[in-house]
Amino acid sequence: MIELEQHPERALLVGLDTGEENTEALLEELEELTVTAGAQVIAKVIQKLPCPEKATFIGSGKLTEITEFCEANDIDLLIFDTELSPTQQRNIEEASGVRTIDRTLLILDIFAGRASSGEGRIQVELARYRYLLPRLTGQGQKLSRQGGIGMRRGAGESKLETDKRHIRRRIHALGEQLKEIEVRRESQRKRRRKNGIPTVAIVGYTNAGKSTLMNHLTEAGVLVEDMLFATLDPTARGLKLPDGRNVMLVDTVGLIRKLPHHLVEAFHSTLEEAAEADVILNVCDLSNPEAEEHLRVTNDLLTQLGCGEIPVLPVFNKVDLIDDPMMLPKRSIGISALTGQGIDRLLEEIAHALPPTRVRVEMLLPFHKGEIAPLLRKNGVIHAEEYVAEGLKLDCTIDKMDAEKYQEFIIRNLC
Ligand SMILES: Nc1nc2c(ncn2[C@@H]2O[C@H](COP(=O)(O)OP(=O)(O)OP(=O)(O)O)[C@@H](O)[C@H]2O)c(=O)[nH]1
Ligand SMILES: [Mg+2]
Repeated sequence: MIELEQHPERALLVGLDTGEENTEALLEELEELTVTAGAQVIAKVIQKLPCPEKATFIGSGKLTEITEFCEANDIDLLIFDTELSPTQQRNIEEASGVRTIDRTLLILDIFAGRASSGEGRIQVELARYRYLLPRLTGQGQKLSRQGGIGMRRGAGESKLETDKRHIRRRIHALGEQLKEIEVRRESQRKRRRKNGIPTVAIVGYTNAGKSTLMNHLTEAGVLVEDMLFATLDPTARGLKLPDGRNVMLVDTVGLIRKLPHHLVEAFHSTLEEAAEADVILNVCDLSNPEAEEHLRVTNDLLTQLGCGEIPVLPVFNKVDLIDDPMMLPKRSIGISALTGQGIDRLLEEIAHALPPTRVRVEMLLPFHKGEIAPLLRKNGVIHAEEYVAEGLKLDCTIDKMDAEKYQEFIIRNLC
């Protein structure tokens, strides 16, 4: 048997500096994405231009330079940091003779490799097809002579047309499946709301440590890895806060600058977990020089999702990697999801940010109602208890719903 050795593709990264963004930081991130997708980065080029060229995105001189570099260095993949129009992509490919993709397709590719659940797969496939549909031009335009079972086309119909029709049909079918999932998710959320359990969503830039925090707090066992987009599907787990309140903690998909809008649309139901939360934790990696920018990207997306009213707590993670405590913005929450540093304070802040749903009361449980005490202890906090002649006297903080349920045993409201 002959084993074929697969070499990673040799990529050249291209960015355009229009003076509006930190192109170098963006290209560094593109490098990480490229490596995550399994290719090797040979070089990076940045061209300064006030705005992209309509036909080729970069200037013609630069394109010639890139073509020569590709030939001399066996480059087999060009990756542009900005989404290219279908025409630009085709023109660059024709001029350079090298397969050309953009940041959007790269991210879509990584997501496709990560999607393990049915839901994730549907969302990624939908986003990919929506991206690919307007880009299906060129080769297929020639009339194809090949027919055959399953490949039959109407007279004079090009392969391209059947491809496009197939993709449109697929997009429609995937959209329908996604709708069903959304309905299921909505009913789960409704159930949670009915049970009066508030939701706390963990959102933030990819690789910030969201799943590590989730695991630290709930032993959810979510996959944690030092790679981009480790998590695609939301995981929800119960968590008891120090004031005794039970909340549902939700881990979500990581975000990134220039997140393809097709992905935002396809992942809408996932992101809605955040949009409907009672409190949002915007987790960022304090050890990353771009931490503030990462917080901003997340905040922008939250605004886009209509989360304006929900309290957002910025959480600076990975403080264990920081030597200078001044790096942490004043009065902000600094934690290490790895060592547990700062977690107690985080939990207090979450409890503080949640709408009040609890009351402190004094109760007297007759001896024959003793079984209620463990229930109160489970859902609330017992500050003091004492056996008196009539039964068990409790000073406790409990859910308003429990207070209503056991109203007959309440002697007085404490606050
Ligand atoms: N030193 C240090 N590393 C951390 C901390 N929290 C997370 N990490 C590491 O950061 C990497 C990413 O962690 P994840 O929890 O997978 O990050 P995430 O935000 O869920 O990432 P995505 O799911 O890809 O969006 C892993 O290698 C973690 O071990 C921390 O507090 N300190
Ligand atoms: Mg994760």
